[in-house]
Amino acid sequence: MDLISQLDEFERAALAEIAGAADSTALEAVRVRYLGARQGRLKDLQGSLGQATKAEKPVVGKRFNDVKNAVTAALDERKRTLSRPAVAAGGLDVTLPGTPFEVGRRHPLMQTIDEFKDIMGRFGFTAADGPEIEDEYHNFEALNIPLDHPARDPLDNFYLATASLTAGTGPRLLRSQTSTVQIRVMEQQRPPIRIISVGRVYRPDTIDATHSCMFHQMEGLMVGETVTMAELKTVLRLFARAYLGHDVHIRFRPSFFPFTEPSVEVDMSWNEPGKPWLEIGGAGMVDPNVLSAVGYDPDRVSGFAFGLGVERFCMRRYGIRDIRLFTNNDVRFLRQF
Ligand code: FA5
Repeated sequence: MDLISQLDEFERAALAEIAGAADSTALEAVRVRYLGARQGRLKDLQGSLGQATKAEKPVVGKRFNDVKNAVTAALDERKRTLSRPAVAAGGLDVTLPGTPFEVGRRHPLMQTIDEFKDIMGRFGFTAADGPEIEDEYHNFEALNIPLDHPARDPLDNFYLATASLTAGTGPRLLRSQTSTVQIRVMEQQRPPIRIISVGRVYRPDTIDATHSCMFHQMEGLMVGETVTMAELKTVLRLFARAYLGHDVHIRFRPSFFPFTEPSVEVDMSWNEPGKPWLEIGGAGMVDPNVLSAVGYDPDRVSGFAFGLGVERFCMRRYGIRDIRLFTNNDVRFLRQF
């Protein structure tokens, strides 16, 4: 057999044995047999190279190097394969790096709501819930908003046209304020009452940087034998201070809500020179008509109620300039909280 044929045969046999080596011990034995420095078959072939004629030498020398490189590479590759844990049936390679997945986080408004509940919980207010689809009685009538009141205008509310929802129970609408929960709680419980209710409300307002047609309010209600407006102011001030971490001042401006008497708009300011007062909600002493509607005796109990805009508070704390950011779902915004 000429030298080239011997090299071809060497390569074929070596590659076959390398592929057939079942573990690293068997592979090492193959390496010693074929490439071993003292007794390897390649060593013998190298010794035979001297027999080549001068003309054959470059061709045979090149083939020798190619074969040596191919067998060495095959050995290395097989070694890597054998050192990996077995590939499970079905072609799953458990050693491949996993697909990283993004860890989500709570929406800033949900975080704010949790914090509101936590702060108010420390003041003894428990959280209550009510439906977002309401009837006219709880959204208006029980809140002393008569049939001819402009707040009931269909253009200022999201009335539902769905027949199945309105059948037998009168028109339904998406609640326009969380004050509905005051009624639902007072229908169920006797005084003393100290609750908050945080949730979504809906109004067909024109959308801009501070107005949305779906936003959140926190309603507060405290009813007892001697509840006063001074306590209302204290609770609001302590709440705002706890949430914003500043010495917050609260200002009441006379206002009107059908379900409170007297009624006020609540403004807030903190120690930041040049910042104007910020309107954060409405409040007042629960109107005697509302207390009577739920079967309380207005001569024996009194109460305060307030309704704050959750987005406005959160925007103030984080310096968010546009309320639409909360619902745009831009992860660059959401990741910051
Ligand atoms: C009310 O909704 C009354 N229910 C509050 C109340 C409760 C008064 C209990 C008395 C007793 P008003 O419409 O002002 O009030 O809304 C309260 C707050 O909700 C506002 O101060 C503001 O912070 C927020 N708000 C109102 N409209 C929007 C809107 N379109 N987008 C975002 N926030 C709003």
